[in-house]
Amino acid sequence: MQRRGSTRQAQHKCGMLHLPVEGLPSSPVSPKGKRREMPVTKEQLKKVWSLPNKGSFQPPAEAHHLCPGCGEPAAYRLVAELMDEMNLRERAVYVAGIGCYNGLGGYLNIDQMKALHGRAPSVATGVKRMLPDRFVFTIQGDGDLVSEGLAEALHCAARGEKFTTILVNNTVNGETGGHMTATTLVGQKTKSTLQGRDAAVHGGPMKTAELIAQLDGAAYSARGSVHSPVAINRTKRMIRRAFEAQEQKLGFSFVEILTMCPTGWFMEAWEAPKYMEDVMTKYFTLGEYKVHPLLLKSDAAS
Ligand SMILES: Cc1ncc(C[n+]2csc(CCOP(=O)(O)OP(=O)(O)O)c2C)c(N)n1
Ligand code: SF4
Ligand SMILES: [Mg+2]
Repeated sequence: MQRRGSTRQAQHKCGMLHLPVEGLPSSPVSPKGKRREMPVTKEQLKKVWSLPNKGSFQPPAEAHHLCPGCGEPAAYRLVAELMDEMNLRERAVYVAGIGCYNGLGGYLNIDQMKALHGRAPSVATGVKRMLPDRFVFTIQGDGDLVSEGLAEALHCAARGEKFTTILVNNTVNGETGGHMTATTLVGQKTKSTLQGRDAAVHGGPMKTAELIAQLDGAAYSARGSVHSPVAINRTKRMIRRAFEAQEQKLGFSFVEILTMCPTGWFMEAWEAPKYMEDVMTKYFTLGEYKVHPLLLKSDAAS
């Protein structure tokens, strides 16, 4: 399997070359023109991603094949860890959206199917209604869920469909080259907004966790991130609550996870967590937006 590098010159999984764009910093040369080396070695990545090679999460012995510094594998790993910790694996059905994260499905040792771009919530509705005892969840990107399929997720939340949706929001259509999505920040440079997203032309970014929280059928809605160990632990608690909401048949449950996309953000792998902390989380505030009262009760009892 071919691995990609952190530079725009590297070949992307979808086959396209991420070439330097005029006016944007060209990796691995910093904006000041000073050459830097990647501090994360292949050996270190291998050590992180070859564990735990058991249960629901079975990455290859090599490091995962997405770009170095991508946040999506961390989000996947949290889901997989909870599959094991909550003993859900044998009953789980994962409905995948379309995006870079798609390739990670092969590391999940659970039943799974792929939906058309943006349509995973409708497919998950069908699965859960036909097989109500199965544990059903979708993982979708912002291009998939927010740009193309927002209506699907909102209607599922309004209907109170009893499955869980995980949104991995990196503010770009990563897989198809890093063009703007409905969550791209105002001023953010993407492959289709080289001067930065202009609110007067493109409107502003959509806050999905807040939108879902407004709907009566939603039992749980929250936004986490994977840019630091603290954020990862907090996000894991959010996903656990969302999964509990489904297990208790309380309604639709949703967790938006902010994930780093250094390639789409035109930066090095190690710069992306700081950008997330300094810029992204200032607009996309982390936290819980709706918690069904019965989830609080079960927390108090445990
Ligand atoms: C109906 C449809 N429209 C567009 C595409 C092309 N497409 C495939 S992946 C993708 C981008 C996905 O972006 P996102 O969901 O944010 O995931 P990421 O790659 O960023 O993880 C697009 C536009 C498609 N496959 N199907
Ligand atoms: S989401 Fe971004 S960083 Fe992750 S694999 Fe896709 S292009 Fe690379
Ligand atoms: Mg995306």
